[in-house]
Amino acid sequence: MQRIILHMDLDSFYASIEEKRKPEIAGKPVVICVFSGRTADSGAVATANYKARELGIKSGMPIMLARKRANSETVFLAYDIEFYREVSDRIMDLIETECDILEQASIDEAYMDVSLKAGSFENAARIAERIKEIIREQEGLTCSIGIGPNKLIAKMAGKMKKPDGLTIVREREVAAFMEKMPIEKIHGIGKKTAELLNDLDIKTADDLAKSSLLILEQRLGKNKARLMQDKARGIDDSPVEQRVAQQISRMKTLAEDSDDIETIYSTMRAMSPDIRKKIQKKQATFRTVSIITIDSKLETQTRSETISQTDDVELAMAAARSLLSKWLDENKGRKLRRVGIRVSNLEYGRKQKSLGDFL
Ligand code: DGT
Ligand code: CA
Repeated sequence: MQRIILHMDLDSFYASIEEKRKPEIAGKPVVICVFSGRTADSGAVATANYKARELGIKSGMPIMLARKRANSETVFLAYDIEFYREVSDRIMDLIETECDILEQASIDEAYMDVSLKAGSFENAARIAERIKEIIREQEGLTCSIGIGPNKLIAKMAGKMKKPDGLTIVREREVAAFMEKMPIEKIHGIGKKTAELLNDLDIKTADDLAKSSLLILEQRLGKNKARLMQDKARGIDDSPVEQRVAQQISRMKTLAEDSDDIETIYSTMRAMSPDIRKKIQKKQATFRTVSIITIDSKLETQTRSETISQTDDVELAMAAARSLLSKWLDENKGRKLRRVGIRVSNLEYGRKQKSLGDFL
């Protein structure tokens, strides 16, 4: 059976989420910053939307430099990782049902094996269109998708057209697709290896594919030499592997900002059936319970407590309530806008007795 793999990568992920939740900034250059807090502008850029990229602002750049390149319209925002994780979780849940196996590769990208479900590249393209539509309709975000006979080609195909792209590379097109590819653009060839290969006058995938294995082995070691040459030929047998979730979480905005424990706790409670459902579906147990608090000034804090491994959401709720009570005691005068609950340190397939078993 031919393998058909999709790679999905959300476009300017953090920035697009912020544009979606703050409609007033749509259309402007947006820069998402991780402020280190030392001085007002110290820290780095996490990502920038495409408008800001046109100004030369990009991931990893010092905020100070981004400010220099910005125009008067540019919006700088502090990053809100809890919120981005929540959106990411929802999207992964949405697209999981569209494929045979989903492997989440980072917060905003996933490999999907659709060999069985699609059966042909034409059908895979239809699945890709549907995935784009679902993400657009449900979350208001765009993504770019690559389709190929393996993970390597799918990932590289997805990079060809961004944002909102769809690129298909069939088995018979792999050789032409790879031929002129500069080696630094081959996924999995790092900067150092690329420099080393450049020293050997190897500039393109084709150069690498045709170069002497013996010489490559001398410079890179046996295993790596072979692996690099496989990549240059577009060969990749690695399977799409379902990764089990490390955590389950839910967030909710309060009807109005509040510092009243009963009001806040009832909002937390409203999330418990959802968490219970996910735990049951995954047959997981957890050991750590966290609450995420976002106050009216949008400051986020996370507090955690470790309990014994369980699948009982009532125990999580009890821990969450005591964490919340402590937060309120220590933050008098501050009100909460959003709250979240998270269970983590998950284990699978080793079901522990729940509280109910003892009653
Ligand atoms: P894209 O995929 O080119 O349209 O743009 P992004 O922003 O989605 O970039 P990507 O896919 O490389 O990374 C996904 C998210 O990861 C991105 O929205 C922000 C975060 N990220 C990427 N690079 C950095 C970095 O250097 N520092 C930090 N803190 N976060 C980063
Ligand atoms: Ca991305």
